[in-house]
Formats: sequence, C-alpha cells, structure tokens
Amino acid sequence: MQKLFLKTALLPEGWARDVLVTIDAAGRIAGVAAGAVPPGDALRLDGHAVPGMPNLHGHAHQRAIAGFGERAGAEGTDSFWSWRAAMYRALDRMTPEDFEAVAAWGQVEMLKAGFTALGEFHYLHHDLDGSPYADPAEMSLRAVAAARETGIALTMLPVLYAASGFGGLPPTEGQRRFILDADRFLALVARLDAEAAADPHLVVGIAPHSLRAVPPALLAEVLAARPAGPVHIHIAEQPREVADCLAATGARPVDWLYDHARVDGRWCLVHATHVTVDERRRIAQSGAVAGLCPVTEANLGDGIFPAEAFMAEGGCFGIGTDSHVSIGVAEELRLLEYGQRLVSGRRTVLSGGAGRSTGETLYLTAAGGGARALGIEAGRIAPGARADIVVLDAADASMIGRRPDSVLDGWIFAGNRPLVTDVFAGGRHVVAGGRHLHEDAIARRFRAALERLHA
Ligand code: NGQ
Ligand code: ZN
Repeated sequence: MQKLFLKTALLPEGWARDVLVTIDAAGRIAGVAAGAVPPGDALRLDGHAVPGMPNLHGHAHQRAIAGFGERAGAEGTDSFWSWRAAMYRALDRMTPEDFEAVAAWGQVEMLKAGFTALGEFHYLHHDLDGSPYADPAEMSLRAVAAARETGIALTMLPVLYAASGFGGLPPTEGQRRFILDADRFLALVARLDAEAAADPHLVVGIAPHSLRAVPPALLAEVLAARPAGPVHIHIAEQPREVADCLAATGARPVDWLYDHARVDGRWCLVHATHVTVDERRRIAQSGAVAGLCPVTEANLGDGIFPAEAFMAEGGCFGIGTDSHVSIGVAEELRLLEYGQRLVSGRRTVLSGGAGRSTGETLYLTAAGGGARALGIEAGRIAPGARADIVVLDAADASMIGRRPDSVLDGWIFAGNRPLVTDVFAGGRHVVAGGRHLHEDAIARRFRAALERLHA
C-alpha cells in the first residue's frame, strides 16, 4: 500500500486536514482518514490536494497547430470552417511517430495543468495518402502508448467518420485519413477492447464524429453493436451545422439525436452550444454529459453554451481542451464562468447558490461530469476511486490569506499562476515539483516533430 499524507484535502464532505490516503496496487484509493497522525512511511504533501480533473475531449494531433491559426486570411473569411481546412492541411505530413510525440507532449501539459484523465476523440486512422495502415490500430495505439508513458488515464474514443455533410455527402480529400465503414470501425473497437482488457488505465468508448459525418443508418448500426460504455459525439457547435441539419432532416441536431437514439448517462454531447430551451432540457433530463470546451469554443468563435439554465435544470457537464490551443484546468473553468457573466450581466453565476464558492462548485461539477463521460471512477478523493490527486502550491501569492474553501477560487480566478506542484494519476506520482517524470525526453521528441511539421 502506498500512503500519502495530505495537509489539506478536498474530500466529498468538504475540506479536511491531515488526511491519510492509502492507495492499492491497482492505483485505486483504498482508504481515506482525516485528522490522522502521519505514519513514518507516508509521502507528505504540504499543498492543497484536490481530485484530478478529467479532460473529457481532445484531439491529440491538434496540439501540433496550437496558435498557428491566428494570422488573418482575406477580410471576413476566417471562421471555424477555414480553421478546419488549415487543420486538415497539417495532417498531410503527420506520421505515426509525429503523432505519438505530439500526443505525449499534450498529455504532459495536461498533467502539469491538473488533468489526470483524457478522452481521446481519435479520427486520424489512415496513412498520409488515405490508405489503411498494415495495422488498422496503428495510430490509435500511438495514443495509447503515449498515455502509458505519461501516466494519464485514457478513455480511447475511436471515431466513426463516413461523410462530409448531411445527406451522406462523400468525404473530401482532406478527410481521407479519417474514413471507416461500420465493419472496419467495429474491428478497431474490438482491437482496442482487447488492449483495455489487460490495462486498468484504459477504457474504450465509441465516437460517431457528428451527425454531419455519420448518416442515420450507420449511427443506428454502431449503437446497436455497442450497447454499453461511453458514446461521444460533436453536436450543435456551429450555426451552419444547425441550419444544414434542419434543411436535411427538418430537425435541429440535438432534437434529431434524441428522436432517433436512446441518449442516456453514457453519452457525452460535445459542445451542444446552439440549443433551444427544449433541447437543453432534453439533455439535462437524459443525464447525458455536456462536454464543454470553453477555450476552444472561444478560439473558434462557436458561441456560448447556456450553462446557467442547464445547471439549474440539473444538467451534468464536464470540460475538455478539444483543440489544445491552450491547455489549462483553471482557464477552462474561468472562461466558462466568465462567458455566463458576460451574457447575464451578473457575477458568481455558476456558484450553485448563496454562500457557495464559484470555483469549488465549477471544479467539483466538472470533475464529476468528466468522470461520468469517460466511464471511470474518479473526480473525488474517496475509497474506490482512482487515485487521481492534484496538489496545489499553498505558498503561492494567490493562496495567501485563504481558508481552504476559497482555494479553488484563488486558483481559477486570481493570478493565472501555474499552481500544480504534484500529480498522482492512478496512484503514479507523475508530476513532482511542477515537472513531469519524463518531461525532458518527451519535450525533445515534440520539438523534433514540430520542427519537421512546420518546416
Ligand atoms: C474535430 N473540432 O473533429 O477536430 C472538429 C473539427 C469538424 C471541433 N469541432 C472537425 N472543434 O467538426 O468537422
Ligand atoms: Zn472536438
């Protein structure tokens, strides 16, 4: 049994002092005792300990173009869709080695930011020219290998991508590396299931990319073939997508999905930005997780999710870093809250009620929702959960004069400082003193890959 002695820790019942956490050989929390006396063989951590945050949505390859899409094109032409065309072009050169290097570095940044689990929404399946690799799981297994090296818990979400638009429009040249049919997709899922059977840190779900990319019959077929486990889908991110869906089907995307699939707590609806009041309520009542990615949604000009009403309706949400344009737990949660303030003209919008800490409510809600979306027991420091624990520097300027119950407000709203000193992911001490265990080697490979890709 590994033992951690935490000076202050956020437990499900609130903040506690002198907390002894025991961790079993599988990386799960076996016991939690507050007000304990430190045993001699415990590792002592003097910062503020909080549950690790799940990152419920990311595309590893996009870390290679973070911040490269900010030079203006012809006046008025830059949009989500022009960014996507540029992102596709970056895939013209990305080899499996490049992909693994980029994925590993992104995961290091996540862990250092306090993310301890990741939903990898993976659609880069084929070789540069669009032909399948000898091993159809070549690219997926690169993401898995990166996670084994970095220690982040991985929920692999192999993506089904078949069309370029509603009505089953044929895929474009830029999408040649993504395309699978049902049989090839299900074979890939089976291959990953076999990997996961022997790996307690790997979960496998499925990800029909979007209603744009997966025609109705194909969606029904893969859902029937996969009755359990996480299902993630991009939905209603852009107004044009809503308009195209309406034109093709007579329904908006969220309505269409709820009318044609049994959407429940295993689903994660990524973005769900453009929803009517009815659609919003359908999501909240179904128990599906809204996968909010505020930084990417801001970067791409997507819009603002109606989080205040959704939360009041009991809706469940988590956060994702999606395009990885800037990877930060505090940053995602801050922007989520600030978006709501900017549209409502009020403060502490997502606090959950009088007297409550906005930062703590945001944090714990997103941690619980993220864990549900990724199909893992996590998001709380409690027996049975994964030992995903993040320690914040209690000596930092932004922490001065705070009682523990305002620590998360300090992290999220004050100073924008990198406060994470230590991270345990599945019991593995992967970040210590603010540095990842394998940071230097992974950084070297990332640098070489990026220099080649942008040469
Ligand atoms: C993706 N990203 O799959 O990486 C998408 C772009 C698309 C976001 N939607 C491609 N943010 O949606 O067609
Ligand atoms: Zn996405």
